[in-house]
Amino acid sequence: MSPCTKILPLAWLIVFFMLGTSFAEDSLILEEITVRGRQEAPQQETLSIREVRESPARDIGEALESVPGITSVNKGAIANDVVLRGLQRDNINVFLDGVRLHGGCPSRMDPPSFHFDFAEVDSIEIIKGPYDLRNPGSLGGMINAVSKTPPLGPSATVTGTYGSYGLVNLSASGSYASETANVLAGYAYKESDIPESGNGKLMTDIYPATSNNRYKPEDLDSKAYEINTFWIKGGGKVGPSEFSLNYSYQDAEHVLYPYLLMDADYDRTQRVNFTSSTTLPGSALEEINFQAYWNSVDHLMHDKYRVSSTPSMMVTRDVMMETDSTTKVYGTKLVAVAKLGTGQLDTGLDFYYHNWDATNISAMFNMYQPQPMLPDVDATNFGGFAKYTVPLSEQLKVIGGARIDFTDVEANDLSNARLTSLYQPYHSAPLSDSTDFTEVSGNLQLSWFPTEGIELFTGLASGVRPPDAQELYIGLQRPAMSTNWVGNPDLDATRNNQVDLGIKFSGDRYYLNTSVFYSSLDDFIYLVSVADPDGMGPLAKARSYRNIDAEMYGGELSGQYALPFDLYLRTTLSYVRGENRDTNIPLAEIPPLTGQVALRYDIGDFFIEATERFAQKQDRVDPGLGEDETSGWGVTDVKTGGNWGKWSATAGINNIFDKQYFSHLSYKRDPFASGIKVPETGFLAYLTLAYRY
Ligand SMILES: [Cu+2]
Repeated sequence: MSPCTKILPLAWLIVFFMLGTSFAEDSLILEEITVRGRQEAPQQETLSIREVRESPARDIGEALESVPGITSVNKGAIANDVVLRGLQRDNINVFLDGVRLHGGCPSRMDPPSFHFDFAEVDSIEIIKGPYDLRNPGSLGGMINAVSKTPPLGPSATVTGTYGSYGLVNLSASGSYASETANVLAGYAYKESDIPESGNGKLMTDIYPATSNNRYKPEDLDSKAYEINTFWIKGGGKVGPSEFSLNYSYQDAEHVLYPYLLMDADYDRTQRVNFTSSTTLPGSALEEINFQAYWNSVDHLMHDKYRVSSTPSMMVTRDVMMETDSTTKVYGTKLVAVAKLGTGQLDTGLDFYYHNWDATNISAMFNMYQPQPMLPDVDATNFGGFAKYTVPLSEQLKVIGGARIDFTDVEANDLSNARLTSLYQPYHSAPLSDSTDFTEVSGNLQLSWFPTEGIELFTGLASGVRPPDAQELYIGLQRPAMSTNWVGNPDLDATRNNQVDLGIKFSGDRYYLNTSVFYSSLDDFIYLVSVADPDGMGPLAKARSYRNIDAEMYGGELSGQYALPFDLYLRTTLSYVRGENRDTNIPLAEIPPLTGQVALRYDIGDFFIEATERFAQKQDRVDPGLGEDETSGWGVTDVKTGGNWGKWSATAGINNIFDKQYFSHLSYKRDPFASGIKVPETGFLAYLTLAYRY
């Protein structure tokens, strides 16, 4: 290439930038920078709807991976399970509109975030650390997706994404709102074939030819998932009160999980949520909010698509193993907001009930005799909280509060005989089929604004969560020589004593946020390998849970900067280190140092962006659980898009260099997973078209 041909495109590019600059509208990015810089505290994060719209993410769990401090456990093409600062499962709360929802699957095929669609969601707010007092159990933090509110008048949105490996995301929603009433309805459809990883092989094609867990040839390249979601929401205003009622139905079919030993036949989810808010201006009691919700999930998984289900002397049905599970949650919450002195007092009472029931059948054990894997477990929680926010001066704000919870857990379908024969041999204390917990949590937060554009945050918190139904009562006797899965009915609640420190610098065109934390986890509920109690069977060794003392510490760095020439830079960096203090061995499943750097040219109606995502190698692993090291990686994504009136389009390529890489959390130890590492998706091109009226 001659120097002239090199310079010419560059010159055109500069002219193009200058033209762009002169016609530029106010960019959404500047607004985002202002919101993140000025309106969020250092321990808060948000995922903007712009970021969601531009991404080809298959679900909310995947989209959240771009938020500092968040990673995920990936078990297949979809249904990523959110991990916040190294804490996962019931150590964190993931809600839609404050509604508690528990998945049906004992192997977390369907984590809470899997059950609501992007198209329902307007924004996602994240509290890092045990600073959420409004809900029980936010030990490691809280993630709340907020659903859309219909704008005044008629409105409609239709979006469609098509991408590599038959990726399809379609959604349509319409609403109408007047000053006194509103209605909204939507529908979303998602499907995909099995993605290929960077080595050109299907994500399902990861097992050695000798493995019983490998997919049958005819299922190796079947659909990865097919999901239909429908929702409807209506509301109105009567006097000083606002009401809203929401119903949603989701049907997920044929979802493959190469990470696990089984795949989902279906997950069928129903959700109902009612909220009301009454404002009483002029009185000391400013606002009263009430919420009532109900949801249920039916889940069926089996090994029909795996070689393990091949007919044999033992396997006389079309499955070798199958688990049928249901979960149900309902709850209410009443919150009052009042003026008290110079501050604001929030007080509330809440209640929820969670039932979880799973039955497993297995050819290798008792010829398909059903086993109560989750023995119809009821968990009931009553709680109350008070939180006081007071500005001590223009520069200093204090928030303090406490919460008390009473939780009762009962396994209805766990006979004394089964408790004695399957559970007791692995535990020293006498065991019971019911337990309860009374726990107090609280925090004190201090925000200091020494000068315009600088905010310092420090927090001291003690959060708590009781063990869940699975940790207490899961029971699965597996064929001779295999590892049994046995809960620990004697578990104590986990307490997280945490200290946080954050500083945020912000201006009109940038923000930079740094936060660090230290967590002392008392009675942290940890998966352990337990020896065969008598060393001679019929009982085998088991995986169970124990309370251990652990610590975690780390932090995040994030920033967004508006540079000259309509260029924008966004960077994030997250790190967490976990240690088992009982053994001085690293905790399992802790994400390595991860980050992103994105450079974007944006003139409002047109953008182009390149992002580098990276993770360091993770060599801090727990060998006692068979955990392996994972190599570091870096992948590049590019995207471009624009708006034309009511239309918008985004086109992009994720992993443009088709790298073969693994997320450290895409691998878990046997037997809760197959023990094989599942690679991430290779080169993925996509195009999204949207029409908004
Ligand atoms: Cu499942």
